[in-house]
Formats: sequence, structure tokens, C-alpha cells
Amino acid sequence: MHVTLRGSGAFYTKIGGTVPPEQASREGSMSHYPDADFLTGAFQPGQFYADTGAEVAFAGRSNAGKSSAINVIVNRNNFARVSKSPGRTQMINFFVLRKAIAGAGGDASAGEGVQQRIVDLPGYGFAKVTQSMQRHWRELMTAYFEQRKSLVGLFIIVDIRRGIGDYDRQMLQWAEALNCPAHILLTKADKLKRGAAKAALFKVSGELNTEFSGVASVQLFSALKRDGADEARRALDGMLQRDDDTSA
Ligand SMILES: Nc1nc2c(ncn2[C@@H]2O[C@H](COP(=O)(O)OP(=O)(O)OP(=O)(O)O)[C@@H](O)[C@H]2O)c(=O)[nH]1
Ligand SMILES: [Mg+2]
Repeated sequence: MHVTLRGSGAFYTKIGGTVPPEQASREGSMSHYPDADFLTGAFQPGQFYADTGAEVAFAGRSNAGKSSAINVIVNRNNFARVSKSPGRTQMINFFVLRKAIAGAGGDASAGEGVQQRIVDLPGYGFAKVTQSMQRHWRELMTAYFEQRKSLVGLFIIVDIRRGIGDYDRQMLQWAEALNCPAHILLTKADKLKRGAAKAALFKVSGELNTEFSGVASVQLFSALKRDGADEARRALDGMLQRDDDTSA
């Protein structure tokens, strides 16, 4: 898969360890994102939500647990639908997390104060979709990554029992090429014993360090147990509230 990249001189701060204390103290709160709401679903690029503000996209293999992870992070059941039949979510769904503060401007480079969104991307790797559906997926994703100026970070949802696959690597390559930080949720961690989950985390972490040093971070997550939600929110907020003026 090939993608032409938009020119971007923007610098993206690395995530992790950058969350201010006042923000950290808000975590765990029931109303971390009280304004969160569905905005729109796009089946084609012309239907994308207005490209201003800042957004983090959630990508992952079909059935990996993207929608479940979003529900837990936003702390609302049925916020992003959880699918019974894998591969059904073939649209790009846009959600507002925080509304713009009046007077803050609409540009992602303004950091805090602009509208902040999350985006549920259509799942990949589901064997049973038709050729035309696969083509549609490729075209929609390529258009999204090529065009989206407000994209400030990528969450990649990976089933801990599978580890990172070819499509996940494609996502990481996109993130790297766009100079956009990526954060991996190794989800369904409840399916493994503690030791095995830690071993999986260690393995993926090693792979990231070797192949994608500097762009990507990883954590354990369980939507079922709601484990890792605070860490995920910290990573998400770190991406959304990044400060472009930081030059180191
Ligand atoms: N045990 C366990 N099951 C999970 C977890 N997260 C998701 N699931 C289950 O995995 C299935 C798929 O979850 P979804 O959140 O719909 O996955 P998705 O990635 O959004 O799927 P598509 O949108 O179809 O690509 C559902 O049956 C969920 O209940 C988890 O952390 N633990
Ligand atoms: Mg889904």
C-alpha cells in the first residue's frame, strides 16, 4: 500500500511523562470527557468531518476491540457500537471529546482550546469481506491519512493474543511517515494470565523499539476489566494537547 504524504513541518512531542499534574489529577473521574458525543460517520472522503482542531484516530484489526476500548476510555457503554459481526463497521466515525473553547481558533497547532475528537477507523484484516469492500477500505484509509491535517496521534488496538500484524505495521509506518505518535493498546489482556500478558507486552515493546523507535508506545488494556483506562486517557490527552512550540 502506498500513500503520498502531506508536507508537514509540525513537530509532535513524544508521549509519555508529559501530562501536567492538574490533568493527571482529573483521571479516573466519571466525567473525564463530559462533552463526548457522536458527530458523523463517513463512507467516503467527502463526508469527513471538518478538518480543524485535533483528532486521534483508533485503528485496529477487525474485532480487535476498538469500539470497546473507546467506550471504556470515554466511560460510556454503547458510545461507539460494539459489533457482533466482525468487519461490519466500514465507516469512519467521528466523535467529539472536548468542545472548542470560544476564541481559541480552529487550528490543531493551537493545542488546548480547540475541538478535540477521536475517530473510529474501519477495522482491517477481516478475511470474509469482498474484494470491493477491501478496495473501499484501502481508498478510504488512504484518503484519510493523506488529507487529515487535524490528525495528531494514532491509537492502534491489538488483540494481545495475536500481537502486532502486517496491517498494524502498516499503520505504524503511516504514523512514522506523518511524524505522528502512535500508542498501542494490547487489549483483551484479561484473556491471559498476568505473567503471559507481561511477556506479550515485553515482546511488543521490543519489536517497537527495534522497528519504530521513538514513534510508538504500548500498554496493557482490558475493556472487560476496564484495566489501563487511565493510562490510555493520559496517552490520548498527551496527543490531543501537545504543544507545537516544544522543540526537544
Ligand atoms: N474478554 C474481552 N473481550 C473483549 C475486550 N474488548 C472487546 N472484547 C470483545 O471483542 C469483540 C469485538 O469487540 P469490538 O469492540 O466490537 O471490536 P472492534 O475492533 O470495534 O470490531 P469492528 O468494529 O467490527 O472492527 C466483542 O465481542 C467484545 O465484547 C476485552 O478487553 N476483553
Ligand atoms: Mg467497532
